[in-house]
Amino acid sequence: MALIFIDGFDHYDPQALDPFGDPWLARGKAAYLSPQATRIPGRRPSSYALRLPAGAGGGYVKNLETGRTSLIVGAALRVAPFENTGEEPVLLGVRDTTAQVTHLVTIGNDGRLRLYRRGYWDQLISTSVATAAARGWHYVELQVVQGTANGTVKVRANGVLAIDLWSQDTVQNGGQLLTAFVGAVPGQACPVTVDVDDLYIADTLGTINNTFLGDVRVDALKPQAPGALNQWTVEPLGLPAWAAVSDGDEATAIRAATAGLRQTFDVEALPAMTTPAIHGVQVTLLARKTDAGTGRVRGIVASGAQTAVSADIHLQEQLAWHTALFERNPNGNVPWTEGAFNAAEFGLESA
Ligand SMILES: [Ca+2]
Ligand SMILES: [Ca+2]
Repeated sequence: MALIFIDGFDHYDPQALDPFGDPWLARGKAAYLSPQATRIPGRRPSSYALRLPAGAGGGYVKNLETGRTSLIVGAALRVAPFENTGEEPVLLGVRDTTAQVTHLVTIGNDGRLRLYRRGYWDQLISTSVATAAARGWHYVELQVVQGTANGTVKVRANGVLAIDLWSQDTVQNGGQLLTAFVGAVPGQACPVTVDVDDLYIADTLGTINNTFLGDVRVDALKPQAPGALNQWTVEPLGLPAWAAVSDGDEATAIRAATAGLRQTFDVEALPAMTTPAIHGVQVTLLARKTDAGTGRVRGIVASGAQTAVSADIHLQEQLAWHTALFERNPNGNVPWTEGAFNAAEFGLESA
C-alpha cells in the first residue's frame, strides 16, 4: 500500500440536511469536519472544493485504519486574506496515535511556509525560502518518515521541494502516524479560512505512489451504464441499477440480502487530459446496513478477465461514505492506464 485515500470533495455537500434538519457534514468521509464547512467551486470547472471557515469549528480531520511509520499528505490549498499580526494559517499536518506529536505546515507572516512540531511545546523546525502567497491555489505536500535519529520531514510547494530535513527525531516518544488534517490542528480553532481540493494521503511503502505525487487532481466519475455483474436488487424494481446509484436520490438504491453478490458498473470516462497518469482508483460508496448485526461489503474492480476486491468495509446503521482504493489494475497488477481504466468496471460485493 502506498496510496491510501483521496478526496476531491465533489460528491458531498456538508451543509445538505439530514432528516432531522442537521447538516450531514462529511458523513463519515472525514473523522471530523467543521460544522461550518461549505462546498464551493473547485479548482476546475464543474468541480467542487471544501471551505473551512475561520473559527471554533476547526477543520478537516482524517484518520487511517492503522498507524503508519511514514505519511504523505498533499492538497490544493487556498488561504483567505488575513492580517499577518495574529495566528498563522494552518495548511495541513499529520499526528500520531498518541495525539501528542504533530507536524504541521503554516504560512508565516512573510508568506513563507513554516514547519512546526507540536509536542509538549511548539517548535518551529524550518522556514522555506519559497513563498506561498495568500489567495490563489497552492499545492502543498508534507512527508513525515518516522525515526528517532534518522527521521525525515519534507515539504513541497507547487511541486518544488521547499523544506528538506534529515536526521530528525520525528517520533519524540510518540506512536505511529494516524491522522491527517487540513485547516486546523484537531481540537483547535481554524485560525484563517482555508479552501481545500484534490487531497491525497499516501505512505512511502510499496513500489508505486511511495513518494510525493505532485500537483494531482481527483475526478469523481459516476456509473453510467450496466456492467457484467448484476446480482443486487434495485429499488424500485425496473430502474437500472446504474441509475439508482448515480441519481443523487437516496430513495433509489440497490440492495443485497445475502453475502457474495456482485454488482459492477461501467463508469464515466476519464475527462480529456493531455497525458493522464492515474495514481489510483477509489471506489466510493454511500451505503448502510438495514438491520442489527454485522453488515459488510467490499469494493470490486473487474478489468479484462481479472477481478479484485478490497478489504471488508463495515457498514453502519446510517448512510455513510466508504472508500476502497485500487492502486493497480488487477489485469496484470500494473499501474492504471487511461485505456484500462475506461474499459474496466467498478462496483461492490456483499460480504
Ligand atoms: Ca474537487
Ligand atoms: Ca439513488
